[in-house]
Amino acid sequence: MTSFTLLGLLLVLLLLRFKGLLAWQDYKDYKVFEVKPHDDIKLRMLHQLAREKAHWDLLAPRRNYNESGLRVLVSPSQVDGLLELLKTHSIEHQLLLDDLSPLVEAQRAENQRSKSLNPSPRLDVLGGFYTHAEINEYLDSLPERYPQHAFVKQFGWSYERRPLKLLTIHNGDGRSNKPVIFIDAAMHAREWIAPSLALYIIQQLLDNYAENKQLLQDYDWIIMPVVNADGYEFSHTDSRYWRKTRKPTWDPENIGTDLNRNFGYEWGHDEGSSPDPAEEIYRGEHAFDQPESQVVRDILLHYSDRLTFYLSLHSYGNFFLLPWGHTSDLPKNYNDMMEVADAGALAIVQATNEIYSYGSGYHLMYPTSGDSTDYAVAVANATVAITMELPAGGFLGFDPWVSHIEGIVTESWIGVRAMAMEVIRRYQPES
Ligand code: 0X9
Ligand code: ZN
Repeated sequence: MTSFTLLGLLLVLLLLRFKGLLAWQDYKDYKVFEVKPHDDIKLRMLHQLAREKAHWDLLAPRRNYNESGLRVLVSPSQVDGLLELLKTHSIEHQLLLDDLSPLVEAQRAENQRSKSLNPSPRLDVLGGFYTHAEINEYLDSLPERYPQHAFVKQFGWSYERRPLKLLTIHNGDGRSNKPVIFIDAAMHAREWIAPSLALYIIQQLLDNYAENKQLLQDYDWIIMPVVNADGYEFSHTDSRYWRKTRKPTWDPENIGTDLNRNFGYEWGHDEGSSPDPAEEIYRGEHAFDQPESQVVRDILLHYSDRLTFYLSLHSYGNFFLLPWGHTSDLPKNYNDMMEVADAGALAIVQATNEIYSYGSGYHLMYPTSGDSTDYAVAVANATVAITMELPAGGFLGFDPWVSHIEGIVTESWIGVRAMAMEVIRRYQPES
């Protein structure tokens, strides 16, 4: 190639990038800091600073200053400001990664390499992270393969008009109105391990039916692997660490709403959500002003007279978070929910030594206002509702390598199965 053509090529690339046509955000010179607040006052200050400086991404904010692993992701232009603030407030910190781009690129390459070994729709859950379209294609292929056990239903569309589908798995005995276990995933776009687990659960119930059929004897399972379809797609094509939806807000500078702050029960409190579209926990202008949360609401309400267990899959942190998120009070059947969580945590620790903590989300993690589990219990009559925060992976917690999928999802399935068994044991339908 002559230097002239090379120059031309570079110019075209630059132009495409400028016009947003080459959208992949490469995270060049994005930095990751570990911050160590050392006491509660500093931890609270850090949260406050992160709220004011919406372009820092405080990853998995903890309630307890003692916990390690509190990381901040910042763009190159924000680094100086961050360092200055940390210095002013005497908050200990350490640069963990000077440039995130090689990691993002290596993970992208690993995923593409691994996926190319498996032509769709027979996707190998353990061998890659799949796009929304690939997952839908896979869901659509299941009723044909398992006509006795599976059907797909579309409940609506995302803002960018992606079909939002869910799969019902049943044992084909013709009994209608069985109680329901409803599992959703990827309300937050970047939490890619959550849809992987949803797909693995589907495979366990269908491909491994003989072994798991007691889970389907008196219960139907409904699984929605990707709630935030647009955000999830965007995290594959453009920006790996995107969390929110992709619907524009009133602020032309900021796109997207946190779906897990957009549900219409005790929506809109400043403790646990934000009115500012620049923030990662932006709650929307009104409750349910996002088509994706409307769809989850409609599913919850549609099944509300049969909804025994609602499990929302997120990452990360090894938590089973129970309602309430919006208040420090506890729901009236909190102890029953705790026993379900206890069964899950026990099964996991026995299998792999991995420790899960469980309790009310408000106390264990942080307050949330407008989250889906609060709505499920308060409005949609769910008997048990749990947010499962899967284990961290990769460098920022949300980004396990493909090679880690198997370990995480097989372990998590042990917990999900144990919780389901406990629910089934406790809440037997009258026959
Ligand atoms: O903030 C959230 O929506 C969830 N955590 S995540 O890191 N996946 O974003 C937690 C929601 C659970 N509820 C409470 N913490 N109350
Ligand atoms: Zn989440």
